[in-house]
Amino acid sequence: MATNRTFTMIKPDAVADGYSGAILKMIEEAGFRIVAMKMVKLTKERAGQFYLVHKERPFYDSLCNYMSSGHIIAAILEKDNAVKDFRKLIGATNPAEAAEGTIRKLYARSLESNAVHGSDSDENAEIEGNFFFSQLEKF
Ligand code: FUP
Repeated sequence: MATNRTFTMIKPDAVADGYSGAILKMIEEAGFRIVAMKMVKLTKERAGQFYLVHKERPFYDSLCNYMSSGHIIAAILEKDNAVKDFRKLIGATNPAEAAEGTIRKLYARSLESNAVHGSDSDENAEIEGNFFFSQLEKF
């Protein structure tokens, strides 16, 4: 069954570059309700667990170093059609290919440092949200 929630992270590059507020504003103005949010710094091991699906990929080690290089903001977002609509709002993984006006086009530095994460399915949205938040932290 489709859910109406997705999971996002504002990644270390966007937090360090001072874009957190602008990105959260875009998210809210696009109709997403923030139902849980926290700022955290991942260890490399924890980042590795989050991206375990990419373990065999050549970029995995570098991605884990990057994702543990600074603070991130993790959040659960609610909206009808949340997963698909959020992927549209953030744009393509590679900011060079992202559509005009998308978060990655506006704020990402590079393919690796691409400003934000957005879940790619309802199932992963649930898994990823639970990676960062307990039931009590969500409303
Ligand atoms: P996305 O679903 O858009 O987050 O993209 P992926 O799950 O395919 O990749 C996860 C993260 O790995 C991306 F956000 C950036 C990084 N990545 C690279 O660094 N190099 C690549 O070639 C592909 C992805």
